[in-house]
Amino acid sequence: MTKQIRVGEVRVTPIAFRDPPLLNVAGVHEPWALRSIIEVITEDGRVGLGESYGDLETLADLAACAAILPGLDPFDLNGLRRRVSQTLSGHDEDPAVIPPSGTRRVNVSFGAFEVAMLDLQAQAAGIPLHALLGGAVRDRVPYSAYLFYKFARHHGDPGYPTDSWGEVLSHAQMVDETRRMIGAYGFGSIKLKGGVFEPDYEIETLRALRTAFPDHPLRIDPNGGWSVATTLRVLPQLDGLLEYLEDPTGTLAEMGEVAKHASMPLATNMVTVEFGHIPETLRLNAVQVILSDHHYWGGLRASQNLAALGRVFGLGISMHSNSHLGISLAAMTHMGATLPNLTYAADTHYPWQEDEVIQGGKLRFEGGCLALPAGPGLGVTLDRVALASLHANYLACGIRRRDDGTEMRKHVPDWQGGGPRF
Ligand code: GKR
Ligand code: MG
Repeated sequence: MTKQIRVGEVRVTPIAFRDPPLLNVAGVHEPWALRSIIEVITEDGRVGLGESYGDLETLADLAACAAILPGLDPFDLNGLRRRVSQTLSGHDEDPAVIPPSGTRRVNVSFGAFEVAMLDLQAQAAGIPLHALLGGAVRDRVPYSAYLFYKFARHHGDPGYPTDSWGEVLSHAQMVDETRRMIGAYGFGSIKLKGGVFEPDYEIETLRALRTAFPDHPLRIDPNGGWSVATTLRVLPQLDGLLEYLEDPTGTLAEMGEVAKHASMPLATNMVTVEFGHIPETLRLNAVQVILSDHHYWGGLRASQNLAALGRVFGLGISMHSNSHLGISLAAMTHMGATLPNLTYAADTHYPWQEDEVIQGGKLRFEGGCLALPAGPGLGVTLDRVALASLHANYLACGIRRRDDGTEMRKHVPDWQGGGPRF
């Protein structure tokens, strides 16, 4: 007879870590990126880990859910879903509502705790997380070089040394950035974060990258910063250049319009972000690749379900990323290893992060891939000194919600965001 395990205590610790001045359609990254570190501790002292967003709204949701988790069996994921749903929306989810809608808040909090519960389950079984998730179909998960235009330094003194990447605004500087990132980590494909400059300029950057890296598949992601008219105008210039075009426009209907004319697949982490969006996505044939993200799709098993749907409906699958640390990367890697149809190298911001919250420091890419963390469970352990120091950063930095636009106006006072910028 196995001993019943129960959740005893749940801790959610907001942290802030150093982030370089990376540019995107919404402005520029602030000096500190926010995150939350989740610890689900069983009555017998085992610790399951999770990592999620660190904005005030998510922290409030996580705190509300944390309060009602003690007593739960870490194997009872349906019980977790019920408790999270009741806490955040006041009722159970109704399976008769088809397609499901408006589940993002529930998905985010559920996903954060689900990873920690799965970590506990796998630890209890003495197996790595990927084994619990059905077994690895690959022993290394491929990631892509995620390139950003960037300023040399933050506005004002962030209280830590300037990053070593320097300014990256010209095509030549971007080629140098790429050479350094690929040289250090061996990535086999390239994603350019767009939506910063006029599309024609960013396409020239892509051409420079194509010349410098003739064998690396290329992607560009303007985060919905292009209008349909602009996208249709520049599409011919992108013919034969891209493995996929990510979120050129900002709505499902617009992506459907662009898809009618695009020779390359369209990808998204912006317009198809819940299971309830899939019927309309298919009806419009709006995207051909979905970038899954366990932080908002509702955890690792939901991401596997998404990949299974991708297989049924012929959608490519990859992974989306925000600024994150090693607990998220470990979870992405365990899950990614179990997907037979991880059709593209996954995104990760990880190379841009210097801080870490796990023991042993940064996880290491080799040949553009991350080897599966050794188990049991997630295979990573909290560095409590680092956690305390990153929490102290959070308390001191004053940032409580990401606001790239306000940060950008410190550099360029008349900078305008909003709408499709181009
Ligand atoms: O961190 O600047 C950024 C990215 O633009 C991020 O916010 C996006 O969510 O990486 C993401 C994406 O692929 O859209
Ligand atoms: Mg994207």
